[in-house]
Order: sequence, then C-alpha cells, then structure tokens
Amino acid sequence: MPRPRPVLALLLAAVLSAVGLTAAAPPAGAAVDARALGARYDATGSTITFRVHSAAATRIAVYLYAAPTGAAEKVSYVLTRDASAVFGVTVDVATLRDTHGLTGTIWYGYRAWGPNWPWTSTWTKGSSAGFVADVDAAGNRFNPNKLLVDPYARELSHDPLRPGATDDTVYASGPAHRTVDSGPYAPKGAVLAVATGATGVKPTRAFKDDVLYEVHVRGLTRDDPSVPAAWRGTYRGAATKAGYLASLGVTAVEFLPVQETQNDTNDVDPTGTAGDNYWGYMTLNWFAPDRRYAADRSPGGPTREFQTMVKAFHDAGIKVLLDVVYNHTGEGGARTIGGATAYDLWSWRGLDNPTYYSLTADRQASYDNTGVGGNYNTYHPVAQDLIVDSLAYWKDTLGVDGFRHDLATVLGNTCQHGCYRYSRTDPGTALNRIVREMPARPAGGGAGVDWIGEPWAIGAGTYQVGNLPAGWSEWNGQYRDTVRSDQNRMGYDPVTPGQLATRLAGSADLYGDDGRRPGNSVNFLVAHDGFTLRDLYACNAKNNNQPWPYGPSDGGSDDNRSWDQGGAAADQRRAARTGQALLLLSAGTPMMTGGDEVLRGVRCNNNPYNLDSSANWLTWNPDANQSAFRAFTSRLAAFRAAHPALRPATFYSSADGNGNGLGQLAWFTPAGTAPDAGYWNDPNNHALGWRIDGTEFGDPASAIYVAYNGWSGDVGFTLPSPGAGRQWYRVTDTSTWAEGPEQVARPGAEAALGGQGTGYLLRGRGLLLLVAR
Ligand SMILES: [Ca+2]
Ligand SMILES: [Ca+2]
Ligand SMILES: [Ca+2]
Ligand SMILES: [Ca+2]
Repeated sequence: MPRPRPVLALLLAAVLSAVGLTAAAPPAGAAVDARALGARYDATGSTITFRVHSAAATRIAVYLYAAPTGAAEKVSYVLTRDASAVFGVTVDVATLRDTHGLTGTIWYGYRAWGPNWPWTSTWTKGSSAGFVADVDAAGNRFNPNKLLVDPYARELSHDPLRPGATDDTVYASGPAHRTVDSGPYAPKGAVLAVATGATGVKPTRAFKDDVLYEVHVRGLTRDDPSVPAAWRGTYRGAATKAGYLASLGVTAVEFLPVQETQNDTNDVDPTGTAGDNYWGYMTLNWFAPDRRYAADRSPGGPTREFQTMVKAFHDAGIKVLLDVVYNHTGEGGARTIGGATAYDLWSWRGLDNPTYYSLTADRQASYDNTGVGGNYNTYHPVAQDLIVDSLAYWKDTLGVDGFRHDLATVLGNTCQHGCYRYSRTDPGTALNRIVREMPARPAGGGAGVDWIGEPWAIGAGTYQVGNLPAGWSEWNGQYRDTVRSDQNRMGYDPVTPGQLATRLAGSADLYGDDGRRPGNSVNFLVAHDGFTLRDLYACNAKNNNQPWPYGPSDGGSDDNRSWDQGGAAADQRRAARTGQALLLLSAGTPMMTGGDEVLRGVRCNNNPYNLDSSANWLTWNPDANQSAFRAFTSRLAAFRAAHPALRPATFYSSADGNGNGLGQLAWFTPAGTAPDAGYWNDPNNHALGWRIDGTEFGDPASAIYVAYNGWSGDVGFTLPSPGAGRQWYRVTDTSTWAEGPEQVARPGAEAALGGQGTGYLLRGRGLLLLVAR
C-alpha cells in the first residue's frame, strides 16, 4: 500500500490520546472459532452444516451447485436464525447425492434478505419483488439477486471476473443493476473436508535472529528455468527454492498476499495492464489460498499444495510469514456507474454491511482510511472473530509462522462508524485481541507467532510508527527514511549522526519507550511498495508510465529519497553494497525484498502492483556483477548469523558491562574519539564509527568495528582499541576497489590491519567492517 509520511497526523494522534478520546471497549470477542461458522462435514462425512452470521438479515438461503459455472443450482435451503444471529442448516449428504445429483465437490453461496429488501414469496432470481431501497438508515445493503461468498469458505471456485466474464456490473446494486442475478457469474465456496496435510515442524528461532525475504509467490519462480514448467509461479514451485533461500541466509520468507484475490483476468490482455492486479492487496476471502498460485487447481488442491510448500520451508529451517490485508476487502468502495453511485455485493457487504465495514456516520457510504475501498470494521467483535478465526486457520492448519499486517493501524481503530481513532492500549482493538488470543513469540525464541504491522495507513491519525501495542513488531519506516536520506539526499534532507546512530542501534526511541525490544524493529531499505534496491540507487524519480512489460502503472510515491549516484553504474552498485551492509549490521530484524540479492530492477517503476509480467518476476540468470552482489549479500547474512553481538536482545548499553575496558557499544568520530554533542547534532558530519564489545555477547569476535563514510570524498579513520592484546582484521570494505566475489572475506581469511591508532582511508560513500581477535 502507498506509504504516507508523518505530518499533522502524528500530532493529532498524540492530542487525542492525551485527552483520552477513546471509545469504550466493545464486548470481549469470543474464543477462536467459537461459533463454528462456515460449511463443515460432520465426523463421518454424512452431513454438512452451513453457518453464517448476520445481525439484521431476515432470511438467508444457501444455494448448492454441482459446478461453479455453467449451470443453475441443484437445490437451495433456507437457514434458521438462532439467538446469536447465526443462520444455520444441516443437510444430508446422501440426499444431496441421491435426490439432487450432487456427487462431486459441492459449491455454494448465500442469498440474503433484510430490512431494505424483505423476502416475499413472489421473488425470483433477477426480480425486484420486495425491494425497498439499496441501503437503509442502518446501512444494510441486502439484495437477494446477488449470490454471496461465505466469508468462512475454505476455497473459492474462481474470481469474480474471469476470462470470458469480465463485466463487473453484474455484482453492482443501484438502479441499473440491482435486478441482475449474479448467480451464474459469482465465485462459489467449496465444501471441503478438514485439511490434514503435514506442514512440518515450526522453527522456534527468536524473531531478532531472522533475516526476512519479502517476495511474491508467483514472481519467485514464474521465470525460473530450473523449475519444471508446470510448477513455475506456484506454491509447488516456490517450495523448490527453500534450499536456495537457506543458502542466501534467509530464515523467514514473507509472501505477498496469497489469500484469494482478483487475478484470474491478468492474462486476458497478455501485453497490457488494464484491470490487472499482481500484488493482490484486494482480498476476496481470508481463508482461501489463491487458486491461481496452485499447480493443482482441483478442489482442495491449493490448500494441500500450500501445506506442502510450508513443510518444504520448515524442513529447511525457514519460517513462512504471510502478508495479510484485514484493513479493507476486495469488495471495494463506492463507484460510479452511469452517473449513479453503486456498491458491489458479493460477500460481506451483502450479508452484514454495518458489522463488517466502517461506514460514514449516516451509514450511507464507506469510511475509507486505505485509499482502496471502505475500511473493514476492525473494532466490531464479530468482524474481529473473522480476523482471528482466519489467522488461526493459517497458523494452525496451514502451518504459517507469522503475519505482516497491511495498513495495520486500521486494526487499532476504536471507532466503528464515522471516525477513526487509534489506540495502542484499548483492549478491544483488533491489534490487542490478536496478540491476546495468539500470543507473540517470546523475544528469546520459542512457540508463538511473529506479528508484524505496517504502522500507518492513509489519513489523519494513522501514522503510528513506534506506537503499535506490545507483542507487535513494525516495519520501521523511520529506519528506511533515515538511511535513504543519508545515502541519497546529502545536502537536501539533513540527517545528523545522532539520528543515524539511533536507527542503526535498533531505534530505542520508538521501541524502548514502551518496553519493546530491538527485534521489534523490522529494518528495511526497500519493500515491494516502492523502488527495488537497485532502483533506489539508480533512479532519481519514478517512471511508471512505461510500455509493457515495465508499465504502465498509476500512483506511486513521489517521496522516494532515491538518487542515481550521478549515473555511474559502479557507484550505484557501491551504494547498494553500503546500504545492504548497514541493513545487515543494524540492531533489529532485517528485511530484504526478493531479487534484491541480484540487484533486480524494474527501470524506475515504483508502483508495479499491476505488472504480472516478466519485468516484475525474479530473474535467474545473473551477470558477474549481480553474482558478486549475491555473494556479498549471502556472506554478510552469514556474518550476521555468526555474530550474536549484532542481534542484541535488549538495547545496547554504553557501559562496560564486564570490566574489560570496552563499552558494550561505543561510537567514534573518524579521529577515533567519542563524538560530543556538537558532532552528534550537526548534519554536516557524514562519517561515523562504532564498536561492539563481542565479549559481552559470547560473540566469536572479541570486538566488531564498523566505519561508515557517508561523505562523497575519502575520509581517514583512526581505528579505536580492539581490546587488550587484539588486532583488527578486515571483513569487508564496500568500496569499488574491492568489488568482486571475494569482497566479503570468508571467516579466517580477513586481512590483518593493526591495532589502536592504525589509520584507514575509507573511500567516499563506503563502509568498512572489522573484527578483532
Ligand atoms: Ca484469484
Ligand atoms: Ca494483462
Ligand atoms: Ca513506542
Ligand atoms: Ca565490555
């Protein structure tokens, strides 16, 4: 999702919080899966029970199909409402088979009536019988002509649009389309037996010890010639990359959304982007693995194949994290058709609009903090049940180890309709309920979930970097912005040595103030949303309006803090090495983006969300420079893994904790002296050194020293003490003179430099890494 910047939003949030403007907590949510919603076989497979929530529906019927398209339903049943607003019915499988000819996988959807469209016996599919209004004063938008996907369906048959059926108005309400029966077109849920595939043994590694790799499951292998053609771009293909990622030093793969999204039509125009969405941040259903990403697209195939992929990663010691989108849905916001405002209905909105969505105060429209459709009503206990139940399904049945929540501050909203108010502490928010019901992994490792939030959204009060609740790690946008500015915007975006040091040392100002730890800071330079690492250092501005396959894409931030380094390719590669080194040497949890290890570029497109194209898929034929950068990345990742001093459990101290004469963390000017306040606070100082006392961490190096020269010219550094009786040895210098496959020395092959007082000339925009022994 687009990333906004801290402006008045942060101040507003502080003011609201200070004056206690938070709503009373709603009733505590039920435990996981307490209401057993969805479609489920009984233990013997002889009955199916359908259960669906709606607070205001007056009638719900389930329609059962032998095939998802091309034929009318075989039979329908009216459900019975219970006191908790669950509509349910249990049907006999033998009757379905023998009387109604439902012999294979059963596909289903719901039709719902309510106060704005009561049921009448004269209603038939495609009629207006009973119609009162598209929406009533309470915000209900029932329309029995729209077949609705069960929010608890385990798999979907297809996307709302598919090749040969690309008219999205069939789902619309409003005067022109409210009587169009969407049944022949709509996605259907599959009634499936409980998935029992093995997902292996979950790693228990502390999150601070992870190296995250954000990647699109399709893009990972779609263009990989080493993967069998039928598996390319699928869960099965991704599973074959576990060994590669392990060798790169990746310990957690974080997939862009794999929950069902509209992508069946991406190839209708094979050389254009009209209507396409590649990233998939428009979720159709929170339980269903996207069918298009499966090599086995038969009913149950995506679920089984996803489980098998998880097992392959677990077998390689790699966690599987999912990017999930609970701030809005793919059902979309208001749109204009023929001059009239219309809303599409194919799931939540047609079942219970005011429960599942945040609405404007008059309940007549969507309330939108996301820029891509109405907010999901995350403060409502029933809407929260769906969040929690689906996350638990991915965690427990599909084996997922952690989740990154898109635009997560929408999940900290304490207001259901007509406003947005973030609270870190309100126990009734979705953020707090999630970690209460599915506790975060302990900081030192063990069983638990790695919870990551993108701590911003769009609009006032949503920028909350450093302010998610306990239990949550965060994409540290301040880390990204500070390092980018320092490397790319000298003279334009002032960065003091003090600001840089705070970010490199784990951002104690953001996560230490509320009891969290360095590992809660997910440090990153780039993500899917924005430039690739290569383009960050090779592009002065976005260039999104390119011809296929590099565009055209709309949108994209204009605040990229990027720079082409004057156009010299060698300087661009050096900047990438220095940035990658800063990332892998910082306290916190580093995240890189898939393909960055080979300097993947998309020619300055910074919003390629719609490019399901060869330009956006990873490439697997690196040239010599790309191979060298991959070696650089993997060896530095291995260095990080080998040195616990780089992965502190708590924030570094300047004190000498073991009396060996070295502070746990000490900062230095190039002269080898401690920076004074004047040095720390002057953005005209562009060089900084730091030393970590390895003996306080059980580190194989008695000390680690890093010198960073952000200045354009060479800087002479005077090395500090390596400790009594020790010498400094060079692991790497990111400067161009050292470029090549051996730029990071193997352990034991580091060049000896000398002891305290040794001079070292560090080239402009370079970084030096030393170990003492
Ligand atoms: Ca799909
Ligand atoms: Ca296309
Ligand atoms: Ca904080
Ligand atoms: Ca010490």
